[in-house]
Amino acid sequence: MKHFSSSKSSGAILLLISLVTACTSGKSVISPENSTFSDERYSGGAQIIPGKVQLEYYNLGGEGIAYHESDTINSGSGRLNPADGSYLNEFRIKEAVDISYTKSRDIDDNKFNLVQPEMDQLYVGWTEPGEWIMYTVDVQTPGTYQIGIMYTSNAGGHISLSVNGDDKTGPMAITTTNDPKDQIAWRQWHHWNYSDSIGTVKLKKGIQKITLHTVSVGNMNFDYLNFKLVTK
Ligand SMILES: [Ca+2]
Ligand SMILES: [Ca+2]
Ligand SMILES: [Ca+2]
Repeated sequence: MKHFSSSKSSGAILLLISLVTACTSGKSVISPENSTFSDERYSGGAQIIPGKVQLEYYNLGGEGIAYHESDTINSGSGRLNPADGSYLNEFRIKEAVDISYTKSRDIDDNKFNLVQPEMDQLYVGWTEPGEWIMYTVDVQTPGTYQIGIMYTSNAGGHISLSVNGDDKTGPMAITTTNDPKDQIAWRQWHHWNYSDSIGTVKLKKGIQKITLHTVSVGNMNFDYLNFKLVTK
């Protein structure tokens, strides 16, 4: 996995802006790849473990630094969800990670959900094998964590987590949420489930980087990961 491939100039500029912003706001910046996203609704900084890591708040830095995408467009913001000036439809619209949000009117609140999601929740979608996304996290208690995930999966698949660049979980199976009883084909991408234990990971204390890899199949939507401490 390459974290420092030749970055595009737009990525470099974003990174520079985020570094300057972070420095002037007094946040500690350990390295460019730790630069975290923030906006008018999200204060930024490392996401705290134990707890939820919202997957739309991946790091700044662009392709090859904060994520790897199979294309250069955001298939959600500005495409599925047309640019209309709203926060949800234009969230990270210029970045290649594909982001949408849960919607009512029998889209994400359908009867085929295993767990009903909250509405207007941003999630990463259009996932493909080989894609990855990086998060700066602050682990407050070292130990072994149970990994939970709020997701949909059209056809099953596997994900893995690396910590500071090293694979720490191996492929973890994601159970399909496909339900043949749903006759609406596109809605097979919108059957939500929460799995409270897809695997475990041992984490040291402090600021570090967690990378979520889509290992096989793809066609999964990821809302958040949840890290629950099980042994110190
Ligand atoms: Ca994309
Ligand atoms: Ca994608
Ligand atoms: Ca989310």
